[in-house]
Amino acid sequence: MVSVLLDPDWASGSLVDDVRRGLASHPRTLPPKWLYDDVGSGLFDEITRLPEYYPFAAERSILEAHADEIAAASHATTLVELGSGTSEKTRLLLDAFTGSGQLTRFTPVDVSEGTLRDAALQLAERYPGLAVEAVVGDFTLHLAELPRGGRRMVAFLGGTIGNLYLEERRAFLGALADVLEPGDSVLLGTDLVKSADRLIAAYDDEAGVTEQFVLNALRVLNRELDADFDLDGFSYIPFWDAHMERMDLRLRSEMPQRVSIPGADLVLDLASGEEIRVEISTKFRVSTVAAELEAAGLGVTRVWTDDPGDFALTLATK
Ligand code: AVJ
Repeated sequence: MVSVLLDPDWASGSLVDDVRRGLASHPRTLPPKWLYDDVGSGLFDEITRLPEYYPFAAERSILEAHADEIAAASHATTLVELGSGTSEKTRLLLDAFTGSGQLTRFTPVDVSEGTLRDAALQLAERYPGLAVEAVVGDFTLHLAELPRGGRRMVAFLGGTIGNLYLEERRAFLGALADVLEPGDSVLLGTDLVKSADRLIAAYDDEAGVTEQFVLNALRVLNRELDADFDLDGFSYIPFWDAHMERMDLRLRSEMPQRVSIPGADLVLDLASGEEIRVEISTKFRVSTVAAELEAAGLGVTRVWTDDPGDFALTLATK
């Protein structure tokens, strides 16, 4: 059974607010969740198959080795996945959770409706007897819509939490802890700090897919808000911010240019060399992940890493 819960108004309103607020700040910023329209979701899917993009394979190897232990340690009967995308890796969890006979319900949550519908239909077919209740929504705003009852494990994989700033992570983990009941748990995937060379290669791939993914932010504004960004007037600047321990992905205006964004009632004058930050991807240490979870009232029960120590999965229980 598939049901898709959707608030039809949530998208348009917050895009305008996000764009107005983000482009007025310094550096100018666009929030990464708007990268994931159908084109962006497809490009991200391609990124996960790039040889340079190690986080995907690293997390998958942890799930391949430990999904059974994760299922057993969580005791969950409902699996919720935030930012689920194509739910490709989720299958490893679903196989383990259904194999042990403990799972009755799966709730994928994603902003990308098309991707979510396809994934939900496929999963419902593959796991008969499992109730697949998909939620189209923003995991920073719609935690209250999560299904209730049973013992729940909320998986937030891929390192997506790295898109959030420290204050946003604090607010998000606090809000998540608030909607959980004692015994419910969180499985958090985090990319770990490593050499700048490997990090930069992962976000500046030879094939240029990541550049197209980041440029898609401008395509979304052109389409949704009638903006007139000229994509050729920007170059892609990914850099490793060693102090903040995060990748910082930006677009640089190659010339002075005026961009109008009628849908947000905005005219943007960009200087030559001016940058727009489209995404941060924070890298963590196992100890800081644990500290952030504990600060939110979630007690760390287990941590799994891959052999090279590139990526971590942390299970924390309320
Ligand atoms: C989906 C947020 C985990 O930060 O690595 C990949 C997004 N951006 N390449 C990441 C992304 C450019 C990705 N997350």
